[in-house]
Amino acid sequence: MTQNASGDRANPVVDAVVLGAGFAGLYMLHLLRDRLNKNVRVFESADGVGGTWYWNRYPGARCDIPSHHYSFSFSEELEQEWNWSEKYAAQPEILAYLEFVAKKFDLAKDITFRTRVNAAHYDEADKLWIITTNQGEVVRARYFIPAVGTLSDANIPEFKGHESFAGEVYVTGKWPKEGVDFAGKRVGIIGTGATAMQAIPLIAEEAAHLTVFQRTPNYGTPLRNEPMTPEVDRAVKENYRELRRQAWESFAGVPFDRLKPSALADSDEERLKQYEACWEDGGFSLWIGCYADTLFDERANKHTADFVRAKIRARVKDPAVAEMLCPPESQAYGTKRQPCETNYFETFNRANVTLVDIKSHPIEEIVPTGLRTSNAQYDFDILIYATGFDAFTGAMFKIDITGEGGLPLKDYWSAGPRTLFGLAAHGFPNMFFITGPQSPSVLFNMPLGIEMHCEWIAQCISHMDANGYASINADPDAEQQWIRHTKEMADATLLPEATSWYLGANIPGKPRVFMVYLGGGKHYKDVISRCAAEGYTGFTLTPVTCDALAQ
Ligand code: N01
Repeated sequence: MTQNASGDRANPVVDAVVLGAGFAGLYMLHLLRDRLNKNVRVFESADGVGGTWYWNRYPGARCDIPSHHYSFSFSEELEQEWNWSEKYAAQPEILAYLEFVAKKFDLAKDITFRTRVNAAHYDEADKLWIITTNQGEVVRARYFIPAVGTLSDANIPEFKGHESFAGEVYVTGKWPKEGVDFAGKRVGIIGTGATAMQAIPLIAEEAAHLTVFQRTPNYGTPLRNEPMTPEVDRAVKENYRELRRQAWESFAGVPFDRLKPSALADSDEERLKQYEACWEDGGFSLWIGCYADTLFDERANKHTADFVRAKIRARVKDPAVAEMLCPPESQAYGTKRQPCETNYFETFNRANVTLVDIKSHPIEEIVPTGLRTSNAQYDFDILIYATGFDAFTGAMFKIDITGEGGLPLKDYWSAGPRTLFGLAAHGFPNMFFITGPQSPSVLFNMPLGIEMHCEWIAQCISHMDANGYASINADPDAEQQWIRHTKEMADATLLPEATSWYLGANIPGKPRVFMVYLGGGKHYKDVISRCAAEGYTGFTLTPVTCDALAQ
């Protein structure tokens, strides 16, 4: 056991504490432990690795970036060893992949499972983080890296009477391991976001009846998943480096080869041809691989919105139901996260599915047998909340984090997150975020974005070691400038107009601040790489004192 600067022998000092064992926590552990030879503790509340892919076991959960891209790039051996069975892997396969990664790199031995961190307090005198778990363990760490995920704190609206429901209740983001048997059951699901659009078609196939409570219709487009063929797998594996290079050149970390500059520059005929081609490609092709001005120009956006509405009307037999499923003209296309679906709209042609508009007739109360809206009561045996997440800040605020002067992170971020590059916050030295707010984060291929951040953090720690620095702290001016820049980039697009979780608009009382950096992954990577190359401009690095060295 190491004695720390204040002579506290009771609580060991480690180099770093990492929270979470998803993509981010696993890679951070690997880099710090195996490349920098650091002593690292990882705490994970679940009983296994996987993070998002551990918890989101609801029917239909799968990635919507092709599996070959939605994977780690840091190990060529890993890329070659792992075989994806589908173009877009389903949750069990992604979880199995992360378990494979953990085994291959021998990560589990440094992860403490079934343990939640309750508090992390920065001790200015010792320049150490004091981390307390729900098991009563206290660990002191030089670096604190909450890799808790951006979409990990489930949002469960507290409707009046919410505890009164007598049937089974499930939350998509905390789905039971043993699964749910819907056979012969009447099911009610609240929410029609990306999650619900994946789950609804599969639940409808099993349940006796499914009632979908929709507040906002969504512009879903087909995913077009298919089995992986040996030919495609071989072609990717032979060409992986080039594909990753293309991914890094792209806006969102996944290459699209049809992208044209402007929907307004094409004739009606050319535009329709382009839309149809992207529609057939599936996935995010229409959203970010079609026209570069879709999310920037209202007129360009309206063309795409009209195209998707026409597709919905063609897929849904009952015109009244089709109209309910069509987002209104006032709702721009793709300003909420584009959901990718398989048979979602056709599901509403089934006799056992009912769509209920809770915008015009809101839910008033959950009752023991179901729920009551302002004009009707609906009874069911199972109630599902597919109501999303308190994104970015929800999971962070569940931990009592205090920085310099005992300032709670919750207070520092009371008007919205304040970060430099989404990597660090002023007054919270030696604490790093992974895909944090104000970084490209959720609008970039997550595994690649995670690698970018973990590598930046590891390089920074290595630089501090090499140059005798004890702490690194974001400068308030640089932070303010980055916040302003993030806002400017967002304001240049149509995205801040939507009532989306990108803005915190899904959580009552949450400040409405656009939380994603929209300058594109490539540009962002250049910015943070330059910062590192120039000796961490925008940060203050404090040398190790003689006192500390003497310990
Ligand atoms: O959550 P959401 P999600 N009363 O917030 C409704 C990622 N993801 O879990 O739109 C009634 O999008 C809400 O209505 P409204 C992806 O980044 C990835 O579906 O606020 N309804 C909406 O319909 C995605 O964007 C994959 O009016 C309420 C729904 O619940 C993110 O996760 C797959 C309500 C919530 O939709 C979140 O998606 C799935 C209330 N009080 C998800 N509160 C991949 O493929 C909320 N709603 C990798």
